[in-house]
Amino acid sequence: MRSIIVGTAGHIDHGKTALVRALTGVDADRLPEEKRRGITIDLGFAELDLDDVRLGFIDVPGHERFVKNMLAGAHGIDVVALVIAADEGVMPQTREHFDICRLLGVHRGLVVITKTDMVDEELLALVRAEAEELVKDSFLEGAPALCVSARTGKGLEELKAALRQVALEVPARTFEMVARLPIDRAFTMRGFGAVVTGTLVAGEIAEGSEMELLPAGLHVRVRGLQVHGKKTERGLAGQRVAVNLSGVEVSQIERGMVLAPLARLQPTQVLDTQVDVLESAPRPLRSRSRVRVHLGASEVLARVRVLEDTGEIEPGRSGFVQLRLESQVVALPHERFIIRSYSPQRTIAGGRIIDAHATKHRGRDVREARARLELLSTGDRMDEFVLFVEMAAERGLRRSEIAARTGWTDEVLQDVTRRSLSQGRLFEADGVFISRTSFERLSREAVAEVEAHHKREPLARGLLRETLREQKFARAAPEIFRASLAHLEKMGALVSEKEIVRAVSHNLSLSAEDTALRDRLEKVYKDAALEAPTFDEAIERAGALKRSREHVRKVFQLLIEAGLVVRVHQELFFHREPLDALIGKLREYAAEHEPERLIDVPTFKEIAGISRKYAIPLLEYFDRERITRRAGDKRIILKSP
Ligand SMILES: Nc1nc2c(ncn2[C@@H]2O[C@H](COP(=O)(O)OP(=O)(O)OP(=O)(O)O)[C@@H](O)[C@H]2O)c(=O)[nH]1
Ligand SMILES: [Mg+2]
Repeated sequence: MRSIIVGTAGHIDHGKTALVRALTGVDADRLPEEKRRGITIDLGFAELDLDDVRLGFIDVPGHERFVKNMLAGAHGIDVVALVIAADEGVMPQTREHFDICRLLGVHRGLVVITKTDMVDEELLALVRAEAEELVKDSFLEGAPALCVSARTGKGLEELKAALRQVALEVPARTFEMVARLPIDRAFTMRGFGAVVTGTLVAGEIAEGSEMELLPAGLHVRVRGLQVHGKKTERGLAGQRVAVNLSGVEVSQIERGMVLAPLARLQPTQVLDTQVDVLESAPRPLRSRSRVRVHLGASEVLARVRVLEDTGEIEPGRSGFVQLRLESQVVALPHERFIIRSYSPQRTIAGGRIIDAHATKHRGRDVREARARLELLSTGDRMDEFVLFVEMAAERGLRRSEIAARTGWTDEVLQDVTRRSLSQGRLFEADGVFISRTSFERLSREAVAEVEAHHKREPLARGLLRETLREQKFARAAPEIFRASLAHLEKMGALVSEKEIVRAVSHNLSLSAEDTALRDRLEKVYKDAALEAPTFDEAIERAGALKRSREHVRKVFQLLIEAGLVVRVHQELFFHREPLDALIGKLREYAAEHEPERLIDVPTFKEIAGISRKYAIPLLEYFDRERITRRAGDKRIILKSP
């Protein structure tokens, strides 16, 4: 059975609630104050089954002061029943509600002229003409207009038939977005706890699922579910649902919050949008003005930043606008919203979100931002995806960020990413997407940086990986850095060796003279064994006093990088071979002193045949290298791993 949401709309006292009651038998005015005052204050709900169609009615208040409540319900409707009382005709909120429906992108509906029992044919004809004039050039032009009386029941059967017909024409909701339930009501049910209601605008909600209430980020579980007052295991997009939640108190829930899958969507505060200003707006929409934004069931204050050169949008015109909200909301591209002036409160514009997680555009960026918004607003999903990734530039976008930014289901996400990747517009690094242009630029810059380093330091093996990351990939995700290095290695541009990155072409082309120097230095340390010379002594022994100390140091560094000489302490170096021999002796000693494997400093000095000056730094080095471990003033010789 199809579920269709029908919203009433129209001026106060025009018979909306009476009409819903005449159709469904339900009095949607449930608050005592509503009964006392005889007006609707907040949203009311009722259902009607018409053969194969289930209509869920949202009855809205007509009072000027309660338009904000009307808006909390109007966002989710499929069909509008624009109610006009025959004795009064079109009135201010008839127009305002109708404007709201147009701005929210409602596509179907009908006109219902009520209280026909109170007027004669002549007046009725006049009101009909007025209604026709009102809906001219809109989605309601040519829609059925029915004359009824809730009092006498006249015309109700025809209205039901027309409603069913219109409902059947409503296109089915798609299931390509994850679940979103903007909450319009929250209450406690004795014995059950918190219950929230709303129109499920996308996806489905299943009993038992873990979800969250945004923007607060409250983790909740779906204990139970009702659709149109009947218990069910799942609610589907387009249905009015009541959800019993555990893990939350009613006092924590506010109208306008959104129930969504756990850790899927992210709240936002800056929206890039396309806005249509009503022809009836009293003045242009200007930058810096403070407005009320009604999105889903929420109302938030916002500052306007018009992204057009004129800095304003005239009544009857449209343009790109950035909305900087004063509090967080859940928002997704393509969602519609309404803008009302701060004071006096009246509907002045409406729009469509283009980028729900926008950044602030400054001065010169505005033109560029506008060009992107133009592309985003006219493109398909793949364009949208690619543009979002391009906008993230070298930072790249994670799969989870794309999910939050689009609201797409996993299936859609997978399909869109697969197709974009196969077109070659993007590059994927371990779940992080980056545009090919950004990726290639980063990679080019990495090569240039490494080559510049080789030029500066011809005797160094290469650039430290971490230095390269800090210099060129500081803003990029770590995955992108890794992917870029891997890519460059595959291309044969760079080689990474442990902590060092070098150009493939960079081999240490030592001059014959330097090669000889390097070999002599190595021999000095090898011959000295554990009687390590100071560096200055080594220079002398290597016969290199004529070379600059700095140069000799660079050549010496090659021995360290090659692991032939080991730095044990600040300026204390040993050749690898005598060190290894000493480690061997220590382990032999340990084997003879099982199970304690203990050695004290004097014994160590004896085995090594060295003075105390070297013994302590050597032991500390062995501690660091996990050859030994300190135990009081002795050492335990550790087993070789
Ligand atoms: N004679 C007559 N009176 C009607 C008819 N429909 C509604 N009324 C009366 O008009 C008054 C207002 O009706 P409601 O249904 O409360 O009007 P509403 O549009 O819901 O008003 P708000 O919700 O406050 O905007 C009530 O006193 C109704 O009894 C009708 O078809 N004929
Ligand atoms: Mg009412």
